[in-house]
Parts: sequence; C-alpha cells; structure tokens
Amino acid sequence: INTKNVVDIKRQQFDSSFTIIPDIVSVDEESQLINEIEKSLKRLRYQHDHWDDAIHGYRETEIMTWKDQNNTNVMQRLRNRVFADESITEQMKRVHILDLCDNGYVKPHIDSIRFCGNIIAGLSLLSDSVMRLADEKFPDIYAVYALLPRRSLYIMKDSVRYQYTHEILSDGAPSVFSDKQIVRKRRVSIVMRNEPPVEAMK
Ligand code: AKG
Repeated sequence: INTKNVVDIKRQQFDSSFTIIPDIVSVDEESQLINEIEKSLKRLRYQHDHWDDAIHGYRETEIMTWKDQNNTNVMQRLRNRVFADESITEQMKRVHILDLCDNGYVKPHIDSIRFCGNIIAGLSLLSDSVMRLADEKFPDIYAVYALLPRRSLYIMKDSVRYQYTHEILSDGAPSVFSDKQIVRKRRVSIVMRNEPPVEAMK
C-alpha cells in the first residue's frame, strides 16, 4: 500500500461521511425560521470573554418544538433527510441553535461521544461560512476546508464525526476559495444530533 492509496482511502472515507446539500431551505423558509429563533435569543447576550471556551462571540439556545407550523414542517423535512437510514440511535428531539456574531468562531473540537451519537447535522442561516475539518491524528496532512453556503445543510457522520475535528472560521478564508470571496457575517446554525449509544454514556 503506497501513500497515494492511503490518501485515496482517506478521501473516500471522508466523502462518504461528510455531505453538504445546498439550498435545502428557501429564502422565505430561512426568514421564518430566523423569526422564531430571534424570539428565543432576544434576551441573551453574546459571550466573548471565556478564553478557554470552544466558541467565541456567540449566543446559544435550544428549541424543542416550533410554534410556527411551517417551521415544524421544514424541520421535519430536514430530519427525514439527516436521519434517513444510518442513525444508530434515536434522534434528539431538541435542536441546538448557535448564533455567531460577525467575528464569532468555533475552535477545532470533536463533539463528546458521551453527549452525541454518530450523526451531527447543521443548517447554516444568514451567512456563508467556512468549516475546517482536520484528522485528529494528522491535522496538517488531512484537512479539508468546506464552504458552507447560507441555507445549506451539512451532514457529518461516522468516521468524520469521530476522527476529524471541526471548526467554523471567523472569516471566510478567502485565499482558499480563490474564485469566490467569502465574507463571514452573523451566522445562525440549527444543529441536529442523535443520542449517544448507551455504552458511551457510562
Ligand atoms: C458544535 O456545536 O459542535 C459546532 O461545532 C457547531 C457547528 C455549527 O454551527 O454548524
């Protein structure tokens, strides 16, 4: 087995465990979701000053049930897509809402296996952004910059979810996407996960 084969295998593994679906919600659906999200965020302040936090310049909340029926329908459509077949456990009923201000960012991390199963999926609203994924053991060799367009959904599962750190960059890393200038503005994500397997919770 030579180096090229290893790279090809890593690439195949990556591609089968990380997907981005552009335009998964319409412009109207985006504003309806944001409307309802703003209501549950409005009393919260952006957190900036915890130097050891994984996330900087953010507010967060959780939503269990949506008041607007259109939002319920949109979220059900996304859930059907995300948890179609390879969900090893129940999907979580609540979603995690993360609001990053224009210079907010998420540092590289792997979601704890005690709190989350094999699938993490995020809907990106209000701004394009760049997610960097890096193999935990060889972060300088196997790293991918993924453009997450506004109104797209990413699905991260299995080997990518467990073996790659992910982060959301504070700017659009324009040098990486030379044909398109990515300007990171305020970005709101709706993150869906499934439950951890019972043995991981111990
Ligand atoms: C996390 O909650 O673990 C994230 O990294 C959030 C990613 C996102 O906002 O899409």
